[in-house]
Amino acid sequence: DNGIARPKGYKVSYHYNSTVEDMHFGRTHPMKPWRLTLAKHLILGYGLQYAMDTHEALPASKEQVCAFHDPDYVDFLSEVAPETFDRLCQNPKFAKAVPPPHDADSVYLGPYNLSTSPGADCPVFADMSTYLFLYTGATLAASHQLTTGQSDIAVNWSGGLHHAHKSEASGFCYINDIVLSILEMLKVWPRVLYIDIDVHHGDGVEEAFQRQPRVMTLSFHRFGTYDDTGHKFFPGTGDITDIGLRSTHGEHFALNVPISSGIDDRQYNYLFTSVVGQAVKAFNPSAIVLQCGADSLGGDRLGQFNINIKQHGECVRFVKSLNVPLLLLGGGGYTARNVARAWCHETALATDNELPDAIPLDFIPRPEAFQGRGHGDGKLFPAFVRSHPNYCSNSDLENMVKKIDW
Ligand code: ZLS
Ligand code: CA
Ligand code: ZN
Repeated sequence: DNGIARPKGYKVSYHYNSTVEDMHFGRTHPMKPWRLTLAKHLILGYGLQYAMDTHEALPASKEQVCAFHDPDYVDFLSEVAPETFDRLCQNPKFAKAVPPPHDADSVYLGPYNLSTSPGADCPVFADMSTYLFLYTGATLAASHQLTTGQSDIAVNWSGGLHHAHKSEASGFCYINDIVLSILEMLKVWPRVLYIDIDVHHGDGVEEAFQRQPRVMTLSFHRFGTYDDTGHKFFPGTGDITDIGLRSTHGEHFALNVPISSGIDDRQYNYLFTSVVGQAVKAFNPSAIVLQCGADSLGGDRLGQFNINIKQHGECVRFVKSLNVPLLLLGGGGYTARNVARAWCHETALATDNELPDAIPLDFIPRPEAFQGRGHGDGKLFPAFVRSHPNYCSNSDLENMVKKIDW
């Protein structure tokens, strides 16, 4: 007996497809889909599969993806592969997606911000179409479970790709599964709240809904410039003054919490509970989508926060306690073993289980991934070794909370 039980009085569904885990963006690319395999190993090792219904996802259809994305872009995504990219670029239908010739690092970009160069944020890689339509299919299946009342919480750690635009890939994201899921929810619910704890601004989701009052988007993110280079932290949007569009009744239905590097657990918890608390009180959402990007954890390869796994999880616990239908999605997360830990812990929280700190190393296929100094000593909640200098002052944070008041 592993002590894992089903939650009392509500249902959790878990949506996945193992094919997604085997995809490669490229050797040097920070996005590693195999972090999902590590997460799965922990989840199965602890026995959380007994606490929820597991669903293998089918790919989304082109038609489903067109509910938000431009049909030509969707055609391109469904046909693109490293071998077909150059031929597709010659097609006049796609040539209208005139690209800027190069990105900030002078990498050649094709239509829709896609590139076959391994130095690009959104590379074209083998079996990419399969990958895109599968993570989207998993998010749509998860939202279907919620909208039909079959689940109270639905989870897809392979989704949460918040930067994708209507007809452009951006920041490792190609299809915006989040926007598609919210559009489905709007068919049955009057108001949907979107919360984004990825270290990057949820720009694609905000942009999609900034013109209307039925979706409130709320992102917490690193904002500002790097000291050394003066470059903006990606994507550079999401200042506190960015609150949605007034002309079309969207004003005050976008919220942004821009944060300096090094924020700690206590400070993040203060920001999260105050701002989400206020937002929920003012907006009274019928359902919530929580993007749980794990690049906000300390020690992340791209992130610059000092949040521990427990605090990341507290955000999930807080949102869950609001007792409205909840979609939990993944997102960023570039130190794979910690992404796996966070999403395993959050799967446990979703199902009302408390996991022991000692990882059941005898029950997982690659125990070495979580063992040894620097790899977390076999613990689920290791203290982070490296930390960023904290540039967040308590008074700055208090002022920010006051400004975000209605
Ligand atoms: O939110 O900062 C940028 C844009 C650039 C710098 C990087 N080059 C490649 C393109 C131009 C200004 N992009 C960010 C995107 C971050 C996306 C986060 C996604 C999410 O977590 C949701 C899933 C960025 N940061 C770091 C990199 N790109 C990056 C680092 C290392 C590499 C390798 C592969 C590719 C080129 C070398 C790359 C990108
Ligand atoms: Ca965010
Ligand atoms: Zn991110």
